[in-house]
Amino acid sequence: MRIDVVSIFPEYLAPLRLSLLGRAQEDGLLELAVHDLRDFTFDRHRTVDDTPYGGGAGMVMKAEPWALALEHVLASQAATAEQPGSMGEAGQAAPTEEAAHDAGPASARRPVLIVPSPAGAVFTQAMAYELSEEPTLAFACGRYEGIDERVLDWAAQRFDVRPVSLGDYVLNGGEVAVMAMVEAVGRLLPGVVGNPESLVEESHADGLLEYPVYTKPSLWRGHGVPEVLLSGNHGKVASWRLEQQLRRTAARRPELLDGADAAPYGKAERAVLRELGYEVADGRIRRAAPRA
Ligand code: 6GU
Repeated sequence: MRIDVVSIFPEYLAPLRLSLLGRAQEDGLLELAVHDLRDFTFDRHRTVDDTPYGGGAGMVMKAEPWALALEHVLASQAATAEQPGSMGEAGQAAPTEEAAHDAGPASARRPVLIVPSPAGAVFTQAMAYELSEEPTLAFACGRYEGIDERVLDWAAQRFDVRPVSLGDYVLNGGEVAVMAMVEAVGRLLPGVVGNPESLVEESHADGLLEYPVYTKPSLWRGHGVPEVLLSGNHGKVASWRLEQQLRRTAARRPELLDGADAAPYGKAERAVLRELGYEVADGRIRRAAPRA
């Protein structure tokens, strides 16, 4: 996968060269290009912002530097895709007939442009999985009060534009959000995480929060480890872990269970769900109506 990020603080993204994603770049699984928006200005002060039409507080990011930067991103991504043995060819599995049908011919498919914004759709693990299938991603980091809205209209003719938020709070700019999203997507690329099993068992992989984990010593400062984990009975361990996932999810994120598919859960899990105040109806988990 190739990822392009445009920002007025390219150094902000430096940590993406470290650790797991740094290794992925060395191994050629991920190509990350960070672009300085100010490189697409021509005045002495490299101006990227101006006062808002209509008045009001703060500054707005000017349209033209964004258009030039995003045109540069498009050209760079196209060049990567055409290189023989590039990620555009070798790194991406051949699309299945079904995928090709869904997405149209690769040439007609617009590259994804993510615009981090507290006004976007909330980023989820499902979205991370979806994005990890793309050959290229671009991120446009806004600062100040935002980017001139006409850039988004212009970009929508060239990219599949997606405003995305990390959650219901406000950051000073898109950079920190991009770090989170690139890490969440990058670790899903084939070969990036050493043991792919760990992707299957983690929080949100199955719509539930992760079960608690323990390591040696078995008695630590008076706190023991749940007996079942020391029993060597793999079946019992598995059902205990699933029960813990359900209890934790109900306690911390009850909305994740409401409306979830009940099919994966057997008798024992359904009993736990009932105890936690949920019922199963039409194959879905629902919060039970409070008793009168
Ligand atoms: Cl993606 N951007 C900004 N500026 N603030 C946020 C956010 C994104 N997600 C949550 N807050």
